[in-house]
Parts: sequence; structure tokens; C-alpha cells
Amino acid sequence: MSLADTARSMGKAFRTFGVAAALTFGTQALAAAPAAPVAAEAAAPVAAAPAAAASDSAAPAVAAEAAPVDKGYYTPMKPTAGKGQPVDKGWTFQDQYSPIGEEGLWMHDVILMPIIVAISILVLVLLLVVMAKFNKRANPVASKTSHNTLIEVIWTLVPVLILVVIAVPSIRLLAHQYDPAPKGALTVKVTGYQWYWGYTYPDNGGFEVISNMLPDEDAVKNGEPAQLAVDNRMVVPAGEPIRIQTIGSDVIHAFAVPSLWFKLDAVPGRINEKVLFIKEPGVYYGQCSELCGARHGYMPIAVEALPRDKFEAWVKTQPGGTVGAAPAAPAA
Ligand SMILES: [Cu+2]
Repeated sequence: MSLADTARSMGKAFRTFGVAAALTFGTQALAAAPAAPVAAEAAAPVAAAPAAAASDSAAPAVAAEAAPVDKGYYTPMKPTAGKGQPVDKGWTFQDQYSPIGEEGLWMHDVILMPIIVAISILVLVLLLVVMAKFNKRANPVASKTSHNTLIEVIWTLVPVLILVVIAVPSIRLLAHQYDPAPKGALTVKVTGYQWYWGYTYPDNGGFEVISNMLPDEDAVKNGEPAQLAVDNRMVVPAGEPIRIQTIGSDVIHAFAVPSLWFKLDAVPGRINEKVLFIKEPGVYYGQCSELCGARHGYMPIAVEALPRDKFEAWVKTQPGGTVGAAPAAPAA
């Protein structure tokens, strides 16, 4: 590697990692970098301040935190039967584990289904009444009635009112689904490939996790659903908004996880963005939901939500994984 290359890559690394990263990887990074003096000056006051301010009893803890190598830890979580995955003989939505999912499911269960069922029953009853009362046998002489202003006003106004009643929560739900992520939210870039997924963590050093479907035998051996289990999951923190950006590397894919009420196209040459908020830790499965070629059916999605500290421990197990950015405040 030439000196210019070294300088360029180190410059890029420092922009990405920030001061906190420089602290974590302090000694090795600084020793190797031509740009070290600047970074060291920037980092030194931050490092020195807590140590100076700390009392004697706290000092060992600070020293331990500054230990140069923290490799993190991670053991794949066992999925919970019936949570974040399809269930036997399931015929409606999966249980929802995100606020937007709860709102969407409420829209379906409380607004749409009752109105649809009521209208269907009303129309069926009206049809039966008409068939029984107004047939040729019951009325040999046909009525000449052709207009009734009151009835016509009613059957125009009632459907309008029904549509207004549906429109209010429907438009509200639509808007909520595209609320932008708050400032400081963790970003995960999801790339659809033919035929697997890549998860890039730009806030944590920019590493990419490549995720392929596990063979059926391996999935079953792990206690996971066949054809939904993957070798490397998309690991994210639970209980905070995450900015998901999707893009396709070759053709259009769609990143979809039913139990999180999440579906977003991954289109080549375009970044789509949407907030993912997972209420509690767990493993949530999904699939590519845009016909993308021969193995479209074999590029499942497995999202593992962990508490913040365990997520950060996982980040440290990844090549170049760094932790620094503070988590965003949960959305109201
Ligand atoms: Cu696909």
C-alpha cells in the first residue's frame, strides 16, 4: 500500500469512526496513522477529563473500560415458537411487535373487518328480502314506482359517511408508516442481492453482514423454522427507532417482516427509507417480497432484536465494528 493510499484510507477511517472509536482502538490506530497527532489531540482531552474527574474508587473502572481490545460477545438467540414467525393453521396477521404494527392491526381488526362484515351482511339480507318479496309470483302487477328522494339521499350519504370514517384512521396510519427517523437513530442499510441479503452498519464502522438461507437440516437442528433461518442475522437494538435504508444491487427486491409490519422495496439506484421500531428482544422472520428471479423464494430475512448493551457487544464481534453513537430517544 502506498503512502497516499494509507493516508486516504486512514482519513476515511477517522471520519467514520469518530472520536469514540479512536478511544476504543486508540493505541494501534494512532501508532499506524500519519494523521495521528490531530486525532490524538482531539481525543486526548476527552480521555483525560473523566479520569481526572473520577474519584480514586472509580479509577479502576475507567481503566478497565479503556482496555484496548473488547472483542464483544454474541450467541444467536433461540427463536420463540409462534413469535415473529408463521404459525400452524394461521389465517390472519402474525402478532405484532412494533407500535406501527399494533396501529395497523387495530385498523384491520377494529375498523375494516367490522365495516366489511356489516356491509356484506346488509347487502346479503337486502338481496334475500328483494328475492322473497318482489318477485313475479308475489307481485303479478309490477309497481310503477321509479324515484324516492329520501331513499336516494340516504343511500348516497351513508356510503360517503362510511368512507369518511375509514379515511381518517387510514390516512393517519399511512402517514405514521412514513414518519422519518429521529435525528441520531441507528442506520442499517439493507441491500438485496440475487439471492441473499446484505446488512451494512454505517454508524458502527461500515461492516456488512451477508445473510444466506440455512439448509433445512441445519435450520431444524438449530430449532428454527426451515427456509426462514439464515446463517447471519440482521442484529439490531430493541426499543429504539432504527433507520432502515433499502437498495437493490441487481433487480428489485423487497425487505418484508410481517410481525414488524415492515415492507419496503429495495430498488437498484434508489434508496428507500423507513423506521423500524421493535418493542422487545426476539427473532423475527421475513422473506423477500418482490419476485426477483429463480431463487426469490430462498432469500429469507431473520432480524434479531437485542437490548442495547448486547447489540453493542455483537457489533464488537464484527470486523471493524465500532460503538460510539448514542442511541436516539424512543419515538413518542
Ligand atoms: Cu429478492
